[in-house]
Order: sequence, then C-alpha cells, then structure tokens
Amino acid sequence: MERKWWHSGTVYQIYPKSFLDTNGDGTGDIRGIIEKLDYIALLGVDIIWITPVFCSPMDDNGYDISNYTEIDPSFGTNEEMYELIEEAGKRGLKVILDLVVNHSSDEHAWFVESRASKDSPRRDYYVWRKGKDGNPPTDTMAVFGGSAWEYDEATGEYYLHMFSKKQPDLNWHNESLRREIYDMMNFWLDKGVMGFRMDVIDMIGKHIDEGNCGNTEDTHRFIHEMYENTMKDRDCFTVGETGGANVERAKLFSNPARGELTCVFQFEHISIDEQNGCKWDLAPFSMKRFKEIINRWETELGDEGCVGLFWNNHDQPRALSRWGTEGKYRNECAKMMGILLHYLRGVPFVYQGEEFGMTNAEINDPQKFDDIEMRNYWREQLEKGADMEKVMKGIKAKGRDNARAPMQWNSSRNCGFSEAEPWIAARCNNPEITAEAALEDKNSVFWSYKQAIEYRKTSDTVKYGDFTLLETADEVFAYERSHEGEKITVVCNFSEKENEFIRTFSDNAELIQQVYQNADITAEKITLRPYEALVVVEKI
Ligand code: TEU
Ligand code: CA
Repeated sequence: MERKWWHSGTVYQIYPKSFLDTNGDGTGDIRGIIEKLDYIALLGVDIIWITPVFCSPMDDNGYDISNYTEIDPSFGTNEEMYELIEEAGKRGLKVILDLVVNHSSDEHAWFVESRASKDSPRRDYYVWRKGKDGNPPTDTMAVFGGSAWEYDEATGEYYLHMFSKKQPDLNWHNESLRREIYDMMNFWLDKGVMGFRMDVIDMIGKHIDEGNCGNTEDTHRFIHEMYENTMKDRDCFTVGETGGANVERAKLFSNPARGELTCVFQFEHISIDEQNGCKWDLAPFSMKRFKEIINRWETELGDEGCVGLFWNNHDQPRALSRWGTEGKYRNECAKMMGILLHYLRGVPFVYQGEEFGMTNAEINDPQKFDDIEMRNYWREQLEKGADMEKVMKGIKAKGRDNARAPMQWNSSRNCGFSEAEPWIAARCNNPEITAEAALEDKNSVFWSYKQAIEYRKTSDTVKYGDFTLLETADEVFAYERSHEGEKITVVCNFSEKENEFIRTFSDNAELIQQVYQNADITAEKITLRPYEALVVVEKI
C-alpha cells in the first residue's frame, strides 16, 4: 500500500462557535482558534477540521451557507482565515474545511435567482418539481422533520430540502453548478487548505423521483469528477460524511485506486443506542453489537478503503456521558475510550473537549434549545400530544446541544470561553472539567490522548497492522494489531466493575500505555480494574 502523510495523522475537530470568543460578543471566532493553535499542536494532532465558518443565516449553525468564499462576520474575516492557515502551517498543522454542498442556504444568491422564475438561468441549480394534486411530489421526509418539499408561491412549484426549509438541496445533475462548486473548492485549496470534510456527501447523486436519496452510481461519478477537477494533483486529505455507508460502499468511496475520498465516516456504532431507525427512540448500548460492528469494519476494509474513527462530533452527545461514566471513574473511562479508539486502524478524530474528558451539557428548558433538530422535534411531538417526559429524555440523551456547549478552558467566568454571555444556553454539566486542569495534571486524559496520538506516528503496526478481535468477557474489548514481526495488544475494560482477562501475550511483552500507573501484566489472569486499559507490544 502506498504510504501517505495522513496515515500518521489524527484530526482535531473544532466547532468554532463554541471554541473561544476573543472579541467579547459571546460567539467563538477564528481569532480564538489562532490563539489556541499551540494548545492544539501540543496534543500532537496533524489536521484541524473546522466546521462551517462561511456566511450563513445560521438556521443550522453554519450548515446553511449563503456565500461559500466569504467568512461570516460573526467569526471574523477572510484575512483572519488566511492567517489561521499560515499560523497552523508553522506548527505543522494542516487545515481542512467543511464542504457543505448537498444544499446551500435559501439566502444564497443562487437560490434567490433560482426561485425568482422558472426561466432563471440558475433555476436548475436546485431541485424543483410540480405538486401532485395539491400534495408534495414525493413523500420524502426531511431529516429535521416534516416533508422534504416546500411549496414556493412565486412559481407555484416545490423545492427539495433534505434538511431544514432554509437548506434547499443543490441539483448535482446540473453541470454548471458542479463547475461552480469545483471553482469554489479550488479557491480554498489555493489559499492553502489541505482538504475537506464533506457534509452528507453520499446524498449528492440522489434520484429523488425514484425515492433514492443518494445510493447511486451518480454519487460516485460526481465525487470522482470533483476529485479530478480539484484535489487530484494536490496531496489532500478528505473525509466524507457517509451516514448510509456499509463496508462495500465505503470501499467505493475510499479505495485509493478510485480517486474519490481519503476516508469516510460510518455511523453504525453511533446508532447502537437507538431503535426503529429513530435517534430519539432510546435503546441500551450493546457491547456485543459494538464489538461486532468495529470488528467488521476493521477486518473487512483492509487496504481497499479507510475509515474515520470517532466517538464524538458536533451532532452527537458526548460519548463519555453516553456510554461511559460521569462519576468517580470519569477520568479512567475517558482514557480507556481514547485508547480503545486510537490503536485501531483508520484515521482518529478528536472532538474539541474530548481530549480532557468533557461531558454532556445540561439541557432542561425547551425555550432555550438552540439546535433546530431539537426544536423541531420538540414542537412536532408537542403538536402530536406525545408523552413529553419521554421526549425530553430522548433530547437530554441525544440532543445536539449536548456537544455544542462552550469549551471549558479554565475556572474563570464562563469557563474562559467568553467575557460575555455565550451564544448558546447549554453548559457542560461539570464546570470543573477544564483544559487548564488537564494540562497541569500529568495523569490527565489530555496526556493520555497525546501519548496515543504520538505513538501512532512512530508505529507501522498501528498504521498498517492487521486487526484481530479477542474472545473475552462481554464487557472487555480487546484486540490485537500485528505487522511484520510485531504485535500490539489492546485490552479495555468497558465497565466500572472488575473483569478478568486471560493473558494472551508473552511474559516479556512491554507495557506501552495504561490507564492506571501500576498494572501488572505478568499474571496469567489479569484482573482489570474499573475502566482499566492496557496496551502492550511484543515481538512475534
Ligand atoms: O449531518 C448529517 C446528518 O445526516 C444528520 O442527520 C446528523 O446525523 C444528525 O445531525 C444527527 O441527528 C450533517 C452535519 O454534520 C449537521 O451538523 C448538519 O445539520 C447536517 O449535515 C445538515 O447540513
Ligand atoms: Ca467572537
């Protein structure tokens, strides 16, 4: 397999609105990211993914873009973005931006023109259809609730929006639209951006009249064409958000020989705790299912594809609260979860705050929900006369505000995020968890994350080794990675109870990372303490 720079890499995801506010308006900004570059570099990551900072009416916090080449004034200026790219580069950090081109904002000039008249030159940049007997053209539902079709008075037709009404879907079947998107991507690549995280990119080739939302040959054709016209001769890194991908489709997207994407996000593990295909309909976390999913991806993808490894992002509750613990063993658990993920094959992602064990936000007051998905769901259920206690339980567990609470830098006002009242009401439920405290404590989650991130860079076994899941007690997740005469064994006790692990490695295996200070790995049967994790390496 051809060696690439990003095989050593770990990505740090920044949600700028909640990262650091430097001008006292309560909203995080680009200057705030620049100020924290040393901190990010210290963690050892190689790539920074910045979620959308382009001009936006903020209906979906920037995932509704009204101008793709202008930075939204609430975040700063284009000059500050160029400065950020340069300053990051000085520290060996590459910047990737969020590419949101399944849809734009309804306030984008293209849509304003498109909706004005059926004869507009850009009419076909969006998906317009006539209604059927006064009803929407198909019964496709929007991710944020209700029909995916919105009737537009001006021309008496419906436009498609797979997300909010203010996020009309772009029509990728139109070639001039595609050209304009590639130009826009090249604009940013020429500024030094090293790639993109591509929002719901598996939807762009949809055939909506047949009810197909993107699982088509066209999706691959468009992504390949995009690659040919933008990134082909640049050494870029891209990750596609492909919520519907199974292993076979992931290979189509990320096989290096196909010229599409570097890697993809799969969402199977993230869906374990839901049922009936509804994220709000809670199901217990199943370790058995988790093992089955990770094992399948790690063994079946091989050299034919690449997967982004993540516990958290801006759409998910904090995994530590979700599947781990906020209690006594919070730090042990956070370290264990980090270790479990960072020794897998793939590209690890760390979401801001994860590196020092941030937990979910407190979400209580429906009046103060920020996220459009939470607000729409609440309103819909209220109108339906649903059991609102149950609805609130779902929202507390899964709502997107959970991960969007401000970063907790230190113990000062607003945890050092801003002098002013933060833009979002949600607050992390434990103000004592801060970056500053983690940096001061050599046994903190931060230094454990750094150790794993740095180790990957030096280890071909972590980068390229085969994966084998070990047979263990249910609550123990243990695996081996092997490569050219070396074996790394990772043993994780995913429980606050003790569990036994029958040693599978030799007496002279060397302990390279652990959660507690004094693990004894020579015993035949190793008693794993609450959330203990061990990483050992040996020659084979
Ligand atoms: O999310 C894509 C997506 O499919 C969502 O359904 C996501 O899984 C959902 O938020 C979970 O409840 C992307 C972005 O990451 C998200 O922030 C945007 O809101 C969405 O696209 C629309 O651009
Ligand atoms: Ca600000």
